[in-house]
Amino acid sequence: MGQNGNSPKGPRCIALVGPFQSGKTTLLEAILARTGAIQRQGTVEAGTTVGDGSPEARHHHMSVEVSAASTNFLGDSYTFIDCPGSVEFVHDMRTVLPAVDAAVVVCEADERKVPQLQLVMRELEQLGIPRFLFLNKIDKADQRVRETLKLLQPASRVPLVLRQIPIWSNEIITGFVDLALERAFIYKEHAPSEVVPLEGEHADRNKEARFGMLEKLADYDDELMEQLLEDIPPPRDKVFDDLAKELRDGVICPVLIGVATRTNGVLRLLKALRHEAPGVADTAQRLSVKTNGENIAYVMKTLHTAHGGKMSISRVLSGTIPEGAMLTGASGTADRVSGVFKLTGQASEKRGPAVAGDTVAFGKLDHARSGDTLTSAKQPHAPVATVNAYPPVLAFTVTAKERKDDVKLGQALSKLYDEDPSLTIIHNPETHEVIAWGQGEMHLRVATERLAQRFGVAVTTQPPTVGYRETIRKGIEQRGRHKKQSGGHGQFGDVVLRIKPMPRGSGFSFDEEITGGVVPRNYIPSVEEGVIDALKHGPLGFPVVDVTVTLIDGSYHTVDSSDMAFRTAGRIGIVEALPQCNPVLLEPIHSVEIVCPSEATAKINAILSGRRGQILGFDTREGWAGWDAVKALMPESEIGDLIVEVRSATAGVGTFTFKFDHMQELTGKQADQIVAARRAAE
Ligand SMILES: Nc1nc2c(ncn2[C@@H]2O[C@H](COP(=O)(O)OP(=O)(O)OP(=O)(O)O)[C@@H](O)[C@H]2O)c(=O)[nH]1
Ligand SMILES: [Mg+2]
Repeated sequence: MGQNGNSPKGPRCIALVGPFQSGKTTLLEAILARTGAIQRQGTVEAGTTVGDGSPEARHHHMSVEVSAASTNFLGDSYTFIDCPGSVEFVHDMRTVLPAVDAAVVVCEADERKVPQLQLVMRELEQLGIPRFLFLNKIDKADQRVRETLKLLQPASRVPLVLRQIPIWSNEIITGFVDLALERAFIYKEHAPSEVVPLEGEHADRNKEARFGMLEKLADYDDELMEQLLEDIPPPRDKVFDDLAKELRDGVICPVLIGVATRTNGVLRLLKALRHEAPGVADTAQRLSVKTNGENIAYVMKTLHTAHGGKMSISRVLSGTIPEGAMLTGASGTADRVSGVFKLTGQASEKRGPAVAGDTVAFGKLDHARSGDTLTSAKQPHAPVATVNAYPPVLAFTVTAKERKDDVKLGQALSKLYDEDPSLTIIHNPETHEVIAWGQGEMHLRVATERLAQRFGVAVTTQPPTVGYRETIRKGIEQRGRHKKQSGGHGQFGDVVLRIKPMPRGSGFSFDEEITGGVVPRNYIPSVEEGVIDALKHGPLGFPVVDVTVTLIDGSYHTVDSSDMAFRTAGRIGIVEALPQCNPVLLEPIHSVEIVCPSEATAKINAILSGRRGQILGFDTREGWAGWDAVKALMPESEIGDLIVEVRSATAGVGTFTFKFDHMQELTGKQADQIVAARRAAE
């Protein structure tokens, strides 16, 4: 083994990432079984895997959050972080990635998964994380691996370098030749592969494929290039050193093959990680961790567990952190580490101090949030990474089924946000709705399941109220008179208001042209209050905007007039005037930008037109070969569940951002329906 393989690297942390349902959780299970961390390899179908241990993941048979599990392999400690593949939970993966040493991108030979693979590769490329591709499910392969790599290559900016070729027997893959080792192996189910002599046809194929691998390596190694040109066989160590160096430099992505369900190819993957993946020192350097002896850790995920309290899955980047240590996070407040835990999925076991490289859970760091950088110093350390969640795309209102749970709901929602900032909670003061904004249907559904199961708050959900408004198309002058005589003191207020429509977006203004004190000065603010009050609810049922109201005349009574009476008069004036002013509904229009692989652009255009969208144009997406960005103006009511259609038209990878643009008149049948629905709801 070359010198890279011998350098001490400390405990390693490896992310398992890749497209939806490619076998990441199964691969974690296989790794844990192969390394003896678990007795028996469970399956996702039976709900017996270490990853996906939460009730929500089990229920949906998919990963809905990250799972961490530590194990030992040949005397070294490794923590694997199994990340969800669904784009709706991508924020969990993105928060973990900065602090891992390397990633294993688990993928299948399926062309439809290429866009998703590209998204994952993009994240890794941007962060400079060394990555292996593990071509999984090759028990189902029906084409040559080389053809598969051609399909997958566009997803990676650097060459995919095949370092194993399959051995076929009766149209199934029964083993592989390792091109770096130049050895042949036959798979054994749930056991290490058996070494067999490399001879005959396999020896020839090895020679050819090995040359292909070396050629790619030689692009970054002149000496190797010379050896190849002169037909000198390069020493084996040199090949391993090049594989390691070029992986770490991020100029190649080595490809291994296997079958996670049968633990095939897992040992070679582990060995490749052992010899070639960098260690925590390189990772700390990549993250610009600078210390004067203080201990630094990065929070990959913080979790409010139902029974164990708050747990922060963290990677120690420098120093040693024992139980009882004080750690300062981004907020500047220090928390005491109440327990250092080794994780095996949901199971946690108390352990000794965590040293640089270890990935552990720290107990009860009250102020820690996912993505925080923690330090033993009193002052916060500069964040080693900043992960901004993608803007949310879908919202619904969340209401506690029982009123008594209102406070509990508020607390639980803020805990969910702590764990997962890609879920945002907004209070709409106008409608009093609590609105959860998330990354898709499943993301929001899982959030409500967590509320019920983990925090004991059952909720109901609904689409949020669309921000309709109304305005007027015609001006009018109207008297508003309030007079009441009921023994003793009466009430008297009398105003004449001039109401006029205003240009779109101007809101509301109030003025007065009172001469001769027909309405005394001190009552004028009350008139305005009454007007504002009445405009909150127009004749169509919505707040009235883009009007100006001028108080032009009126009268008063020395004894019976009061603030209250003038306020009422102002309100009456507006209530009586508005129906005569040609009221019209206004709907909010947003400018939307949808990004999608180019082959889906036509479908996206059709979806937008079908939803009353006005397409403004499309362009290639900057920096994304093979992608388009479509710009359009869309009514808010049509954006509600737009993401569902966009995802289904783009194999899950299309998404959009939107921003309020303007209010627009809406008339005809659609407007009538909205007004009728509003009346029915009142
Ligand atoms: N045939 C075959 N099936 C596999 C293999 N690995 C995983 N599977 C199956 O693929 C499905 C998805 O497996 P998971 O391990 O949940 O995949 P995942 O990548 O963790 O899925 P998400 O986390 O939801 O993205 C399950 O039905 C597995 O049994 C494999 O090597 N061969
Ligand atoms: Mg999974």
